[in-house]
Amino acid sequence: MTEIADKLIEKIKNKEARVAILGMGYVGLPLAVEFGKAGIRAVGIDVSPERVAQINRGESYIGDVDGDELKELVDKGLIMASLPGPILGEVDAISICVPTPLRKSKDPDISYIVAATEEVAKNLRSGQLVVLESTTYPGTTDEVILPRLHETGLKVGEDFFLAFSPERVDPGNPRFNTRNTPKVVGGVTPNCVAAANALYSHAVNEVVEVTSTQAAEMVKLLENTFRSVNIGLVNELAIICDKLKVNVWEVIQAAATKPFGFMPFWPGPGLGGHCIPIDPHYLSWKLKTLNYHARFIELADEINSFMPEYVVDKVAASLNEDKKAVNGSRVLVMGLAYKKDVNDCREAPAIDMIRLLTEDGAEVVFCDPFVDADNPAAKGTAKVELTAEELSKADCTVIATDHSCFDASMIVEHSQKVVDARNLTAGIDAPDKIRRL
Ligand code: SAJ
Repeated sequence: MTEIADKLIEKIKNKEARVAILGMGYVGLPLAVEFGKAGIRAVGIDVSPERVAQINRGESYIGDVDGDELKELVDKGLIMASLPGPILGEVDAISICVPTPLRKSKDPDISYIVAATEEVAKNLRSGQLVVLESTTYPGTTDEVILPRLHETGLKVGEDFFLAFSPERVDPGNPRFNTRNTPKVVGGVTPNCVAAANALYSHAVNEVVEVTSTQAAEMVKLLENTFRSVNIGLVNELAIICDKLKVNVWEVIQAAATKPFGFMPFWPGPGLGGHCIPIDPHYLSWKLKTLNYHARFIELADEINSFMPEYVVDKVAASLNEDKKAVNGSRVLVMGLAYKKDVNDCREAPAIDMIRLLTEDGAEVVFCDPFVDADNPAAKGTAKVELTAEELSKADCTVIATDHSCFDASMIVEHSQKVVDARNLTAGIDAPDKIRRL
């Protein structure tokens, strides 16, 4: 262990170290709070002056962060916020928690990582630890961040320390949070992973070391590719069971009674959110650069991306039973959010369904108590309230999100036709009215 590493780890262990967290979103702000609660001074860095001001006023804008708790930590001087700048040279550790979206071409967009790395490099000094948390393709830490930091003349593993640790935040999860979710860390050198382990040991209950940054980057992609592929499997199973006239929900529920070797996933109208539809593409893109075709990932994406169209085809078939065309019919889409009981509409399948129905000439309205009428995801589609009148006015009601507050019996009772993409109406026997996946 070099002397510089020893001193840094000592400073971290005795809580004299200060940590900066770049990116005050659903990952960064909860992480800052965990460090603050552990007595480690945390500086939240964000490019948004509004977010910086809100944090410094002790105001939380993240659902999982309690405002009173944040204010107490700010008042105690354990948490403060700042725009990017020289402060990055004053802290001992920097955790980068910035977005990693896809471009329109479905290629990775690591521009936020590159911009954050630039800010860090401008202020890098001997004795600092830098950790990337943003989900990205294997190799990003070693091939993108490390060369830029080496341009400062400082040497990794001796002067500064570099690691990757995937974020595992599940917004709104009542059971798992930053503190009780094990944290995987992989470093460029043994000193790097030792420093990262010492740091995160203050914020989480369990740190899991792997032998490289690539392994740590791969862990996160496996976790989310696992979900995407298994969701794609059950979505294809729904199509297969439909052709066999078998109830796919009954089949999966029964399979889930197997106490070992099985984990249920459920069919749906497609993949939404900012993780599952995105992360696997980071892996398949990287493999393409190595002339390898990641077939499972791309097949799962093909099936999952087809599901909105599959549901819309069921709407057309349902209207057809009443001798109606999609063109000119009024369709009520229940749920714009990408999954139950959240207000997040990113990549929501309902957006694609609304687009397809509108293109076919339907008059589409939506109902979602979690989503405001002016939410950009609505793209001008009118929001209506969940009333008997609105349900009966629609020629077909589509259940795209199974919010707990949706009353299935009431929806079926007052709807002319129902296409249920979430099995919300399970147990309701109305074969002339309900079509399910
Ligand atoms: N979905 C299905 N069938 C399923 C499960 C999900 O169609 O059986 C759909 C959902 O409706 C949604 C999309 O897939 O549209 C993604 O759902 P998700 O349950 O995977 O939830 P996310 O997007 O919030 O994923 C996050 C991820 N967390 C992180 O990346 C840190 C994921 O790794 C978690 O496993 C997931 O939360 C979780 O378990 O809640």
